[in-house]
Amino acid sequence: MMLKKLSLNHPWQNQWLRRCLTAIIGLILGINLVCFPAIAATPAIEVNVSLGNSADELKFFPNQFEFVAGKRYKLLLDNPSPQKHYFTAKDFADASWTQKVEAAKVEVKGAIHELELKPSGEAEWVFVPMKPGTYELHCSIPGHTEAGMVGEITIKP
Ligand SMILES: [Cu+2]
Repeated sequence: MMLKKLSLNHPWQNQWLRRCLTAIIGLILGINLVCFPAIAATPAIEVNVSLGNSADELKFFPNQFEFVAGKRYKLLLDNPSPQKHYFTAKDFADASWTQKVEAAKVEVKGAIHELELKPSGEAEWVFVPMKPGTYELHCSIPGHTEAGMVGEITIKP
């Protein structure tokens, strides 16, 4: 409507505006395709993991994960144990695209290698696994890896 009104008064301006708008829209669509793949809009597959348990066993529950490259996941982490734990999976994180991490109402964007969860802490990690392979997971609190607080994450092609 705005453009039509303008065109009555200034036909040359309307054409210029149209070209300008087309260019801007094209640019925005182009940037979107490159930076925000369509995958970012699809619903994430939710996966739960507990760091330890109420009996204070030094384990991840579960300790085996299988993801498919290119799908979007939301890993819901919690710590039902009486002590602090880490979800440390550096190589897996490097092989994935992290969309965001949310913990204690704070949203973090960028490279994530490790998540710290205090007792009764919770966090959400939204990511898209990219590079197929098998990656290790451990808790980096001294003694916990040795006690068996380890896991394996597989990215399937
Ligand atoms: Cu631990």
